[in-house]
Amino acid sequence: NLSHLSKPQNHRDDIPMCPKTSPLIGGPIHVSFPSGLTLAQVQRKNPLVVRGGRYRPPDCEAQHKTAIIIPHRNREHHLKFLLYYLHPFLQRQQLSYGIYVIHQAGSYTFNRAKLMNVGFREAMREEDWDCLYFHDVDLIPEDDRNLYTCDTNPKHAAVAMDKFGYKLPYKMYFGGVSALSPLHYLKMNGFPNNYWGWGGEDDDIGVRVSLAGMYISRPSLKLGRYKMIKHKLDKGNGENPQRFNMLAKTRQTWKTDGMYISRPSLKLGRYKMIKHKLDKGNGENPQRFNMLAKTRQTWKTDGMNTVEYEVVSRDYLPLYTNITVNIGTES
Ligand code: UDH
Ligand code: NGS
Repeated sequence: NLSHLSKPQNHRDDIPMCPKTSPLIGGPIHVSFPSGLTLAQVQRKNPLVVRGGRYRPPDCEAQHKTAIIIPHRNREHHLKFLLYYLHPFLQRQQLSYGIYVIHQAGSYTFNRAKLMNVGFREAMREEDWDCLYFHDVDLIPEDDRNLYTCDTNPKHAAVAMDKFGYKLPYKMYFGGVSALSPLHYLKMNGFPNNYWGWGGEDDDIGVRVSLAGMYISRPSLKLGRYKMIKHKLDKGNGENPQRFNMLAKTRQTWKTDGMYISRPSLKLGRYKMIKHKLDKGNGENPQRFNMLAKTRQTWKTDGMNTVEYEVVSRDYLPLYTNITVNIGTES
């Protein structure tokens, strides 16, 4: 009997399918950011993760194959925490998975959506993934019942982020973390390539979903919870870990007495906050509103069918595949 010769090399005999619901899922996750964490420690905690950040459950055949696509530049500190939480999270869900970091080469304006297009093409080139998670580097899922699998419609997963009070900031919000099958992705011609700098590209993607005749699917607010890793905005102005203890004691510590707070009306006491230029090369995109008004005219001619780039390097690191890419500049 020579039938074994035609089996794919990685076929494992006598391994049952994983159950529909993983027995390893535990629910809410307490997320904190241990100082001094290293990638070597993350690696030691995840001995079954192999080259390129790939994993398969050891005792059963996964029901789902998910690729995680992370757009990146100059956020190594965030990436380390994301990997620290994401690897065990995905393993508890008994997924077969791979993590891809799509690193924008050079220092020209950042382009998050175009990096996602690159990630889609490069990941699908390697493996027949049935679901792709487009994942900001600074968002940590807080409940492992938030399954990293695809739905029948494109999914917006980051519905309850701490920075928005664990609610959707607005109905059409599609930012942070989303999940599409290859069919969804191709049906909407992928993501736009022309949003350079901060803002609007996620809204464009949300509009594309409906222009392509699909709906946005979402987990519940209870499960789709995410904690955003703090951005060390200003050197020397990091979070004060004592602040909660101190606030609890103001009654004992204050001293002065007898004043009230006076306020102008909401009409007059209006302020605009100057945007923080957090990341070099990711300033607000002033074109974004004009561009968003035209998505209906542009989605079919700008996207997966027009993306151009040059892979600079592909590194199969222990915890992820790093693809450094030259995506050019704004024309
Ligand atoms: N990203 C990088 N490097 C950059 C910029 C963005 O890796 O220089 C990636 C990263 O995955 C990030 C995502 O693109 O999570 C989105 O970046 P963003 O800066 O638009 O959004 P983020 O949610 O920052 O990370 C929110 C705080 C900044 C608000 C400033 C404007 N109000
Ligand atoms: C909207 C942006 C989105 C952005 C969202 C949340 O205004 O890209 O705010 O931003 N849309 C436009 O600018 C058109 S956040 O609070 O995370 O900085 O994702």
